[in-house]
Amino acid sequence: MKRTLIALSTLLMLGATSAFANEVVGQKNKTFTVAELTIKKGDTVDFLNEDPFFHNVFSLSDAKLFDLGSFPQGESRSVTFEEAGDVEVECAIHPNMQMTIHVVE
Ligand SMILES: [Cu+2]
Repeated sequence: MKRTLIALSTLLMLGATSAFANEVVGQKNKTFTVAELTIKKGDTVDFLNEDPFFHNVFSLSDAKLFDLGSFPQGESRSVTFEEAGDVEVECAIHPNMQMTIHVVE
């Protein structure tokens, strides 16, 4: 009986964690490590600064308007995307840094 309960709770935990994905996008050599990323509604993206200087992450897109501020090497900031659509992501410090996140239903 106890074994069954443990198996059941393990299944429930797996179900809870697999409902929404967590992706990591790096910022390295003044570029986002991926130019495009497709995720599902409700997924979270962690932006990780891998450069020895500050980066910023922001978007003015209708599907997700945000500004994560500036943060140094080794730190990350997360965004959860609740609406479907294309989100253009940029860095305010380095205008050439751009990537697109496609949020699908
Ligand atoms: Cu930057």
